[in-house]
Amino acid sequence: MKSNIVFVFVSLCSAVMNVLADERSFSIDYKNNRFLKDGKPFQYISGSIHYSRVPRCYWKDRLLKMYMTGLNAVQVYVPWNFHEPVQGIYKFEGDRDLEYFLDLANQTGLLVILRPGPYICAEWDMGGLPAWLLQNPDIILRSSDSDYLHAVSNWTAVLLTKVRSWLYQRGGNIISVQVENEYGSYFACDYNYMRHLHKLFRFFLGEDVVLFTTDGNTDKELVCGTLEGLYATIDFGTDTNVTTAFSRLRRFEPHGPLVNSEFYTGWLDHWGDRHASVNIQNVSTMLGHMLSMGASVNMYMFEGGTNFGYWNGADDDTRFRSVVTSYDYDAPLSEAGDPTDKLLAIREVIKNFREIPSGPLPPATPKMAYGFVNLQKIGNISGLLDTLSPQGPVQSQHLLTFEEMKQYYGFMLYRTKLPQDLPSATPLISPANGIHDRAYVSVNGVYQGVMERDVTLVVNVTGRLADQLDILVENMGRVNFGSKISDRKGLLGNLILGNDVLTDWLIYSLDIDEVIHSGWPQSMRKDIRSGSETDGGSGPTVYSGTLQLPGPAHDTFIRCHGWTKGQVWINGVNLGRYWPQRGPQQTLYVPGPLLSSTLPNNITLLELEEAPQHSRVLFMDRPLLNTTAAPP
Ligand code: NDJ
Repeated sequence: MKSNIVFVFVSLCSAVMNVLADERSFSIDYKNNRFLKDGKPFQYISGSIHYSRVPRCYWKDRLLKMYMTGLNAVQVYVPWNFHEPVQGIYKFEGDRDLEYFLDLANQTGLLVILRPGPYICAEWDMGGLPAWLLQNPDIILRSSDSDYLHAVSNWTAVLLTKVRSWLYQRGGNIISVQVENEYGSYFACDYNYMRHLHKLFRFFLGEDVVLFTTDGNTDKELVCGTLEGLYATIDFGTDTNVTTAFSRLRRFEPHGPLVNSEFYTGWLDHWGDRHASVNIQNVSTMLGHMLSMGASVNMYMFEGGTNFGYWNGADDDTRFRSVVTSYDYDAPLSEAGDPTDKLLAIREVIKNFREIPSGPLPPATPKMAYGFVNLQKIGNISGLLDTLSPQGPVQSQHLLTFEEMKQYYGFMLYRTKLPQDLPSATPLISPANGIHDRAYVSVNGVYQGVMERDVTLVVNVTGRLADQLDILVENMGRVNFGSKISDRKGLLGNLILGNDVLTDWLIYSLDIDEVIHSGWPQSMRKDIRSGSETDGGSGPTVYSGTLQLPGPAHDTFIRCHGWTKGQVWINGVNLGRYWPQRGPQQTLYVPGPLLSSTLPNNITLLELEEAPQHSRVLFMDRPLLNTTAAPP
């Protein structure tokens, strides 16, 4: 009798499991050119959002707005360097809590198309690859180079083990997973690398998950980027003919659903560019066209967000061009998460293809103009090294890169002595174009000028024998696209002063983020004031002030009008770079939850070149992203 009961129970359980498994499936119906979800035809209307560019407290808000627009999925990159900042040390907490993000998307009713790279491009530092890979001087990234593959395999094991239980088949919301990213546009065209990734992904995720590739709309890209066993998709924007693009895709993937994995709703800005925008009508018309063909579409971006801290990438086609702090992208949800006219137009299109959830679209979050805040000078960087570089300098005959110093982001200071008297202006030259990326030069604390990669490789210097030469070098973000992604930072190659090759360096790693995060300089105000004012208003200098809110904390935008170029922190959080002289971005997004409504809010600026007479910043209630100042 007992064994009968057990038998019935076991049979029941396996029947339930079978039903569950049958219910939860996601696959490609090659015969009918469509996806099947739980055995039924399925078309996705998705939008890209990068959790690494939105503060965690706003994830839910942005996802809800995407859901209420009528999307049924979100497409998400996982930036490797965001999670493994130092080799073997993994971070998945707070703003890096990928599983919490997946869970919120799930609760909101959104499926997920996951893009774990390992390379992601995305205008993100080094396309998401960790800069510590560059400690190997010969590494060939995105290839079957053994050191690279070893690091990739370790990371993939950690990441895919975590996400496996989020696969749709296993009860989660991930319907498909992309392998690499636009691999066809990379010079290496190394099929062994793609085969290695394919095996790894299958090993950790199983045979039944849809794995896919995404490539640009040319034959070369599709030849090098696609691989047997990985479903091929393409990406293109409103400047492309839909029929031509999808016909090309058909030559590489003759059957199955048509997919545009990155339909560009907007575009990115570099410093000095005109602000990019993409016409709303063109976006809606083309979206409607693709959806009516039965294609699945992901809009890149739907919510762009912000390159906080030092996370922006760069391009280096004809010359090095760094991406601005804002990743607003002219996307349907603005950088601050507000619905735009583009969103409303897109929602009208989606209504023709699926039912939009009932209920109102959440409105824009309130924005506040908190007005002017005066800042005081704390001191120039050369005089603050005891605080900013607590571990002290490394002594080296020759120059070392950021990667050799194991400092991957931000600023480093190179110090040596003038080898002779220089009574008249003498050229300091980087003959190998080795300024990666900007170098701010001072002699005995007196600012001499700036050198800039690809642009200004000479600066004139005066001084006396044995005067202290300080060169603060700024990493402006690593190249994220093309063949030059092994973008080492710092001073590369020798510097020549007059006829002398400079040697005997003291190299200071600056831990400025950690120091500011611990409350400096506000916490030490008195000590600093007494001994800091070493020179005039130019050269790399720290300024600080406080903002007391009159009421509740809301989103706001800080404008550093009249300042030249630098970095801003509020309450220890690095908001990113400002560079109003280059533009087009003039304001930085300050998320309300960073601010305290009761305590004074600490504002710290590192101005790298020239501060204005007025020494103040302005908090405004709207962004200004499209003003490129006339060249100086
Ligand atoms: O897949 C890429 C995506 O991550 C495709 N893009 C996107 C542009 O936003 C983004 O990087 C390309 N980037 S092709 C190269 C831009 C060159 C200026």
